[in-house]
Amino acid sequence: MKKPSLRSLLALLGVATVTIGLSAEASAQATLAQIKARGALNCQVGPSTPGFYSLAADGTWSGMDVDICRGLAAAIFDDPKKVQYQSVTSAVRFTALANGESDVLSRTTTWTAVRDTQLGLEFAGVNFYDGQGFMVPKASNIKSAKELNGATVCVLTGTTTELNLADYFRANNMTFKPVTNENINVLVETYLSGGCDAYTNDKSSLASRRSSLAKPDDHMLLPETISKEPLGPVVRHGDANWGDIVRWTLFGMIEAEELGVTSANVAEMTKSANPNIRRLLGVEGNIGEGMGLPKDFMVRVLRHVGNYAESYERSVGVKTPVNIPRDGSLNALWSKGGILYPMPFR
Ligand SMILES: N[C@@H](CCC(=O)N[C@@H](CS)C(=O)NCC(=O)O)C(=O)O
Repeated sequence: MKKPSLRSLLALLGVATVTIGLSAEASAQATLAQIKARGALNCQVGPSTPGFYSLAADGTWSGMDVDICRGLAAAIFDDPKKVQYQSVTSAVRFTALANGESDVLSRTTTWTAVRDTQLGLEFAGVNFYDGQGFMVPKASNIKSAKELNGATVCVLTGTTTELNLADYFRANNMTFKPVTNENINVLVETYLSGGCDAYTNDKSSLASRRSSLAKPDDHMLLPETISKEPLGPVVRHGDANWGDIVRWTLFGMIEAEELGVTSANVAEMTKSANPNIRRLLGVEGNIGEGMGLPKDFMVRVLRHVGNYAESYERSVGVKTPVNIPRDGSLNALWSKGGILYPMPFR
């Protein structure tokens, strides 16, 4: 993962680098302009993870992470469909973003120090607070991760999952044998055919996968959560304006929930006297314009995509097959016992 620093590269390359540096900077500054010229946002998701990003037979993508792509397209084009989706494996996701194939990556990706500081990338926020767990066949009678000493564990390569797994077993003086693959579908098939004793991933991903198995009730999640996995959208370094747009679209969806603004009442809410609502919807102030968006960019986002709660409930909420309860979880609003705390729109 380590790469030479920009400084050392510049020193090596001498004079020529000044031009390279400037042109890289200039093109980096233009993400929003490039998206507008292209007529669509390039949004990176992954192989289907129902509730977060999944592709229906009619070719449409849906899920919480997809809603960030749709929200950005709504903010920019007033049309949530103006997105070209790219689906690559977890192992190559950062390269596909860094080399410019994607404008934003929105796919259950954990914000870590190394990723944020050593890959030329920037996390724009957190849209789902998660943690790593284990799924086992019920018939195995395993009730706790502490009973996994000596087990074979299926794990996806190029993930934080792989690193946490090793840490957890070492910390608990246990051994394990990893069964790795870069392809999540192959890995789950390996697990289902008995190729490993347990399958590990983020708990949201386990819930998502379990819900789409032929016999979900034959499998269970163990109670332990072995890591912190704050998941959120990522952009490239070098274009702070684009990073701001992603960050404030996400904050805006959470803020709208806090203020009671929904896809159904957003038009009515533009007449509200509440100054917070007026600023969020661009009736007062110039937050959208300051980022190169229309004043009412959040009206567009909310009308087409809805607020955070609407996105959560239709994607992974208790009425969906993924069924991840929000009440009492980290993903509740800060005012309801969770840690979702959007920065103020002012
Ligand atoms: N949050 C972890 C795990 C991410 C992860 O592996 N996500 C899964 C689904 S939740 C995925 O993208 N799978 C698709 C694939 O790479 O094949 C990370 O950022 O490393």
